[in-house]
Amino acid sequence: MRHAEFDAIIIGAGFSGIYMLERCRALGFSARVIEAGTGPGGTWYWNRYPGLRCDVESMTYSYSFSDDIQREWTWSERYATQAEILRYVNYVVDKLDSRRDMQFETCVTGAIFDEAEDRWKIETDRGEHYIAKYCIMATGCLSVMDPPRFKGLERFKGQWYHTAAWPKEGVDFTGKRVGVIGTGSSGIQSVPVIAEQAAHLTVFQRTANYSIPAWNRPLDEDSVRRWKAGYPALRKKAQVSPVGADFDPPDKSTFEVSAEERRRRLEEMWQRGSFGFLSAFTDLLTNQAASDLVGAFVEEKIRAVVKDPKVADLLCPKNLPIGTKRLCVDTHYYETFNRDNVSLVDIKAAPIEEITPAGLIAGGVEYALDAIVFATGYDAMTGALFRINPRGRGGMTLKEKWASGPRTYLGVAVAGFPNLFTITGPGSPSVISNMLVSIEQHVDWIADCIAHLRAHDLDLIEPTVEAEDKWTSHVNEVAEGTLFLKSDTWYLGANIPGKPRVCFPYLGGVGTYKKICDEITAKDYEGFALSRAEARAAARVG
Ligand code: FAD
Ligand code: N01
Repeated sequence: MRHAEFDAIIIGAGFSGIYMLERCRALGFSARVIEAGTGPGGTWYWNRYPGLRCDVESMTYSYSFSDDIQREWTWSERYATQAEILRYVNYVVDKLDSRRDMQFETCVTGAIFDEAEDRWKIETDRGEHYIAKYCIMATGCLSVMDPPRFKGLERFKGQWYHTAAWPKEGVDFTGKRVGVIGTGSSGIQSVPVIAEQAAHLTVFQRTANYSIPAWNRPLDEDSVRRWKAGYPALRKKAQVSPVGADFDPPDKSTFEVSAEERRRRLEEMWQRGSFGFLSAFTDLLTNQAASDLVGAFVEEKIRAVVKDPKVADLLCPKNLPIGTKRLCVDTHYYETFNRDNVSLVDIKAAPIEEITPAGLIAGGVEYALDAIVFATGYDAMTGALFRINPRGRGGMTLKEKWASGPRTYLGVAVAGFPNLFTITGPGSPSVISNMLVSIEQHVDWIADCIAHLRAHDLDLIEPTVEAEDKWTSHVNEVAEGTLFLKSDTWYLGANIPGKPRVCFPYLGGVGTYKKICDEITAKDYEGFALSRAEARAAARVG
């Protein structure tokens, strides 16, 4: 059993944990990162399914904090593959010499706030005990897979995989009859690549999703040079933009322009590709009529590609306001359904009944399969936090506190859990953004906050219940003004049985959110209680 004391224990070695460690070290705080995987990378370490790329252009889906790093590293494609992103992560970690403060293959199993000592006591699955002033959750919003819950899976004679826990050595589907269950971002990215290998691919779709072409391409030297030269302006623009990217925010609503102008704008955004498509008009995510119109535009595109009208019809989303599920970004997804070796099965009309030794049965029909890929998603936003289930003041656990949904202040701190921070936690823009921008903003905020505490001889910070209540109401109010609440998505916890239906991310936009955080900091951390050990001791005695 080891007892080691640090200023900060950082849980997770994805983009969040790596940068958090760097900021702590630069400020002279002792810190250790604890990570379950055998290496850094988080999302990009665990997810290795075929076709995985980022859905934000690599030049913006990258760290901005180090000029050296952004000058030295050169992306080879507009949207980097998982392998290239993982190489980038390892390059960053080597450059910063982060590994000496990282511990891999270790799972944090518990964290308890010791009120007598004002310290976090953190336990791992190796029987270690750490003591830390600050407990920093860099545990990821999409790091806990939703395991397949299909009857009969244990009897399946073939191989099965979940996109979120893909074998490091890869999978060869050559000559196999493969089934992919799920048509979210993971399914939509993997289907075209698996189809190229498999003897036959059956895609089992419950809900059709909107997807926009990535128009991926290699980056030539010239464009890289231009991007790099423009970095200072680009990074600033992303930080104040609605989604943390360099898209120009829209300035007109859908019905403010003529039908011709609307079509021209949508066509232009379609040709640019990626989830920036949602920046076509100001009201796409708030006005049902606008959403219907833009949805119809995408539907037209789907029908123009997919030759079989019945298949095209199935692939067109129904009752799903565009963008209220993460808009997918694909390479030849719809084209794949024109292949002779690909078929689409509607499991909304005829649900999967069971997995059999030889395949699966849906709607009374047995599909023979050698391999099944579950692209069925995550226990998002709270999954990883609940696995640790930190215990705060009075022994209250986070699960108890959040039984009816997360309550946070700014998505970064929780009343009753002093000195605990959640990077991109529920109630912050996180998953509704280019997450690198949101991660850097949160890490900077936390690092500046603990530096402020030290500079003012303070050692405890915790939101007030009033501030937390007000922020939680604000998060809900903003969501109510959008179309997001109309869709059954993981943003609302709808994919996990028993999860409370609330909007987990903050939908007010990255730039707006950053402004709020900065104002709160400027007002001496308004809404937080900051205190000093001696003052607390005196109060206890008094
Ligand atoms: P993660 O990368 O999830 O890292 C968290 C780490 O914490 C993990 O390594 C995990 O093992 C570790 N951990 C968790 N709990 C414990 C514990 N108890 N003990 C020890 N270790 C623990 N976002 C975008 O903006 N653009 C994209 O293109 C994009 N693509 C994505 C593709 C996929 C397949 C997925 C799943 C997500 C994608 N995201 C994307 C979101 C992505 O998660 C973030 O962009 C980013 O990588 C998150 O970094 P993170 O460090 O916060 O979390
Ligand atoms: O998961 P999802 P994901 N029976 O939850 C279906 C990020 N990401 O891994 O919609 C049958 O979106 C489910 O159907 P339905 C991104 O933020 C980014 O694809 O619930 N089907 C759905 O089709 C993304 O949003 C990238 O009806 C079942 C699918 O499985 C997030 O991660 C790439 C089912 C799950 O879709 C999650 O994406 C990958 C069941 N029992 C991920 N259970 C990039 O492009 C679930 N489904 C960068």
